Amino acid sequence: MCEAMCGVEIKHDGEKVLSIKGDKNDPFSQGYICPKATALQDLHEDPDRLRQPVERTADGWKEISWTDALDKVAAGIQSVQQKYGQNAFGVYLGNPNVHNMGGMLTVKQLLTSLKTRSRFSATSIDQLPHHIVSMHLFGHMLRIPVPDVNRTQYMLIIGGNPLASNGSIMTAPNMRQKLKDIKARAGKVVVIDPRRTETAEIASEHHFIRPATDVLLLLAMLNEIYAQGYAKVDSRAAALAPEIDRIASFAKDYTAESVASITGITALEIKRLVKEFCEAESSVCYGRMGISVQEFGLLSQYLSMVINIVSGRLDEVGGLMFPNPAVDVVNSSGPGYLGKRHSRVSNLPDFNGEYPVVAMADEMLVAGEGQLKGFMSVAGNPVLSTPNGEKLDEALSGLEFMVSLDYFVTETSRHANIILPPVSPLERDHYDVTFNGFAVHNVAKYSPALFDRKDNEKHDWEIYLELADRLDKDAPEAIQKERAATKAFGPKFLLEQGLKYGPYKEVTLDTLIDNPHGVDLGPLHSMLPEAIKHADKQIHLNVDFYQADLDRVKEMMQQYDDSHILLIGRRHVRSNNSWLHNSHRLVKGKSRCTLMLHPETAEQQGIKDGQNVRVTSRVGSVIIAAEVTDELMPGVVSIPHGFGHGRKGVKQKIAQAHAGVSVNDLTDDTLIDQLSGNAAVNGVPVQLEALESATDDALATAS
Ligand SMILES: Nc1nc2c(c(=O)[nH]1)N[C@H]1C(S)=C(S)[C@@H](COP(=O)(O)OP(=O)(O)OC[C@H]3O[C@@H](n4cnc5c(=O)[nH]c(N)nc54)[C@H](O)[C@@H]3O)O[C@H]1N2
Ligand SMILES: Nc1nc2c(c(=O)[nH]1)N[C@H]1C(S)=C(S)[C@@H](COP(=O)(O)OP(=O)(O)OC[C@H]3O[C@@H](n4cnc5c(=O)[nH]c(N)nc54)[C@H](O)[C@@H]3O)O[C@H]1N2
Ligand SMILES: [Mo]
Repeated sequence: MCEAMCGVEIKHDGEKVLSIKGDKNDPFSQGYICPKATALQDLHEDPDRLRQPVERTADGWKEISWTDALDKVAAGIQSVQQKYGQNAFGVYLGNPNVHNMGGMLTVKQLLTSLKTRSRFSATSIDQLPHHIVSMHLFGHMLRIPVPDVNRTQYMLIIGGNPLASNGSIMTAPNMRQKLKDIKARAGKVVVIDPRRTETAEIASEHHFIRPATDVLLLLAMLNEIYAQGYAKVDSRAAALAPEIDRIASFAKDYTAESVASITGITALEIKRLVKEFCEAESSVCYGRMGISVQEFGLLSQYLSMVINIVSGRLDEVGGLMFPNPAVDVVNSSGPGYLGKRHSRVSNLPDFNGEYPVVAMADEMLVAGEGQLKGFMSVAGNPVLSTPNGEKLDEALSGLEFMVSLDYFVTETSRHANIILPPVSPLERDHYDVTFNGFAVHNVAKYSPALFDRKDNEKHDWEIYLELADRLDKDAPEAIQKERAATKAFGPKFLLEQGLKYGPYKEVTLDTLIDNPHGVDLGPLHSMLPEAIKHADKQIHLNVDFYQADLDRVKEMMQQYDDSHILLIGRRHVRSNNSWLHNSHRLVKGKSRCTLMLHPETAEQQGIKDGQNVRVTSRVGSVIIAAEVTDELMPGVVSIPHGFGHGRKGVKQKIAQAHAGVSVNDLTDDTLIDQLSGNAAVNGVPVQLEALESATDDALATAS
């Protein structure tokens, strides 16, 4: 369920889980786990978890048989498509899909059988900029280099909080230890974040930054690298980039002095950051959610990559390096493309056949040819996870037919006509097809299911294939054959193929079965130029494309109004997006769904600690208890996402008792990174209003 891929050791007596601990013999995680691992038991045993398909009726949810459910779902999809056209049925893939081996290996079959272009996923409220940068520069959207944290001497973290998130696009268990190790070997960890996070607390240095102004900091840093004479345009990676000479002038208008007042970081500090970054024996610039999911997400990720390249840090030990996973999905998937089509209503570019999630509600609400009338949500909860969730909530309620693949009746799946629940995570085999590709050390590990699935249960992949059978009876022979073989042998068979075509001949499924703790494949190593998928084996900097976005930056700088209070998000180590709040041990204690704000800001607004505050944005408002803390930069407020379980019809008792409010009832579906179509949930302008009574925050509800 998490990117860090920690090995777990589960003691059990029959189907009773006795304990869940970190696997000390796992060569990668070496015994480390976080609280989320123990939630595996809670999830498995949760009485609210659906074990059988349910259908929404006038008298509430009714259990139905799998055959009935799958027949009805196929009929519902076909009916919408016959009446309104194939693209009138939409599909959204949520985050847990990428953590699910069977799902990952077979989702292509489901998508092919749905025959719709109306596809969406959590990618466009997350890591989309990483994919686009890698597609442009290295020729494949999944060829993403990661920080060599185990060996770096200087790690610059911009908008990431690995101590809460356990690392992202950087699969690295126990980041606390890894960051401490950097400091212990006389290295440095520097965090740039509008909040003094758990990560910032243990870093060598932390700088507040005004939300969504990172692009200015990064431009100034790039400028300074040249101004101070640190650019290494003849380094190995830079020498592979024919356009590298154009980078010298890319940021020439952005001096450290010119960006200081807007970003909140002084020119002197920016210059020192650059000097120390470039003079360190090794260093890496790493930017994550904080810079991806804001108005300049793509340009910011591009600049972060370019900084690593011109400072000679790409593909070098202790810098930004390419993993070499045993199953390399880069070899079995297309490189990606941007903007082949545009969304009907908001005219936003698709990426790799998916439209941005911010376009989804409009596609359902705005009448006309191509309007979505039916919808499938697969392992997702977009009502809580995407901007302007309230609008999507309304849009879903107007559909003709909807189906959810989910464990629970959630804020999203409550709108479905039928919910198809897969097996629990303890009942399926696992090999991490996705996150081994982002691991900071090369490893491979296969974990067979702990418990057999029951006769009346189905895996996600079984649901996909059975739907595909019903929807796509006339599929081409090759597809039918793969479907039949997968059904007969399970997704393990596809994993075996993946290993066979991977880079390690010695790593077969049998090797992995013989080594249940995992196989150590060694530290990251130099991969250039082979890692590049462009036919010419060169790095394509695509300068024109990115330079054009500087007009938008200029405009932002000219119009910058620092009087706005800006909203950002936050994660907590005991949450996982919207879906671990039904585990008592993960939600117990003080409510975490609070509005954090600095004492100065609180005073200006007349807000006291614990007091209820109405927070209002362009799209909506919520009432939430204030948590006054100097962790936040003045003028910035923070609310975690994934809460808001108080909506009518949700069936997760513990989560409902810790409902909180949804920050995505405030985030704005028109606030986006225009270059990529990615959502911008960080840096949302809001107004605050202190409410009279300081009521118990459990009472706080979306207004
Ligand atoms: N404001 C704000 N919004 C955000 C973010 C933020 O930082 N701030 N973060 C964004 C990010 S990074 C992401 S990835 C998205 C996540 O957005 P989503 O993927 O839409 O939401 P999740 O909360 O992960 O919901 C996952 C759902 O899948 C179900 N589920 C879990 N495992 C499985 C499984 O194996 N099979 C099936 N079929 N179902 C399963 C769960 O019960 C849950 O209902 O949220 C985004 N939204
Ligand atoms: N426990 C737990 N672990 C998780 C998840 C979870 O929900 N809970 N979600 C998983 C998922 S789906 C993902 S994608 C990863 C995300 O992994 P991370 O990116 O590490 O997660 P965040 O905690 O969202 O970190 C983003 C940081 O950016 C900061 N920030 C906000 N706005 C700005 C800005 O404008 N500029 C800068 N510089 N910083 C800013 C925030 O204060 C925050 O500290 O975590 C994964 N791991
Ligand atoms: Mo994510």
